[in-house]
Amino acid sequence: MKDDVRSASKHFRVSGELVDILPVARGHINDTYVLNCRKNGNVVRYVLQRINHAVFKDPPSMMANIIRVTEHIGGKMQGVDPELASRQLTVVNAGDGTGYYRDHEGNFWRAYNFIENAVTYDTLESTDLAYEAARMFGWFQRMLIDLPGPALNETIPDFHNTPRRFEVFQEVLKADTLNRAKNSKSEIDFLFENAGMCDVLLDLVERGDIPQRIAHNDTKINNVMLDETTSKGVCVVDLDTVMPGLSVYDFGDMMRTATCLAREDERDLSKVTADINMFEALVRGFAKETSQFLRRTEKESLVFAGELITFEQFIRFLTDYLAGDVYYKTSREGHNLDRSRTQMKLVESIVEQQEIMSKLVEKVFLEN
Ligand code: GN1
Ligand code: MG
Repeated sequence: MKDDVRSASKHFRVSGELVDILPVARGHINDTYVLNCRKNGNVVRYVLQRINHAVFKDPPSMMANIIRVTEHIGGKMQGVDPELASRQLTVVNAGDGTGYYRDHEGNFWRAYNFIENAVTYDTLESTDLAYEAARMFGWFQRMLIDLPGPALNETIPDFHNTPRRFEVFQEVLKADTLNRAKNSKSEIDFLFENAGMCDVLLDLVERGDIPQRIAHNDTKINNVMLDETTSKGVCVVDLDTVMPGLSVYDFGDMMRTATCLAREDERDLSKVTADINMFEALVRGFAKETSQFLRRTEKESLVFAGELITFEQFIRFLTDYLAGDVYYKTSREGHNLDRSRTQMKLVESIVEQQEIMSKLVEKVFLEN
């Protein structure tokens, strides 16, 4: 274990004596460790993270968001379900109320309680899990509808600004500094052919048909924790991008990551399709928590949001491939290109099933 991790861990007010630090492979962005502490013969665990400040340029303002959000949800749940309230993310005090520690190299660290007896899935194994995961992300939005105070800080500007993502892609392609464009000709063609879809949702926002709400913005299916024994939803994690956004994007990113039974970097593209049963379970779970407040235009845009978020992710992976793998962690050559290919295939699969998916949405929301 590197010294910086050990010394950062000392700045958090953990309970008991720190006995062990273990690295965990989680997420494409931050570095994550588990802290094992011993207290009265029991082990108390925490999650320590080094925040990637190339991605999150202003960690203090991000942590301010996260503290507001976790305290709000924790407080609300306390009155409704104290047991579940105790299983929500809580920022561990770094001594000064800011929720982070900055080391002498300029790295930012934060710590959370470890949610025990809960699991995450990179790909889901059943429609029951999909229902529950989607219900949790819907629940998360519902919990935050009455967050008091000013708007949350924008932790990554233009995060789901797909037209902007397209512009950046074009700049990177033009430069093609590593001469990689030649390896991704058909992906580049697909991108230009479909670029027309980039503006659709933001146009609806501009016209006032879709509202900005507090959204999670990174509802990759492994960002929700389900109880290990009962499979019931426990909490939503990875709160770095919780900020103003579109409800439908959150549904869209679930579609991207939960209707497909293959991994995000699967090379065998025949395995990459959107499963309609998983889709239906997602709609049911999401509708359960959101049907009361979603507007009609939002409901009507759910399927398209899945298509768009997947297309956006395709653009992002392809851009990073061309740029030289500077954003996402990679572990093999062509990793980002492989990822972009799964996303492209998934866009096609969603488009093929668009009609039947839209009918399902209509049916489910009518029932809820
Ligand atoms: C990143 O941190 P993680 O792995 O949950 C990324 C998401 C992408 C996702 C693709 C801040 O999420 O936006 O959809 O990878 N997070 C950020 O797997 O860029
Ligand atoms: Mg993340």
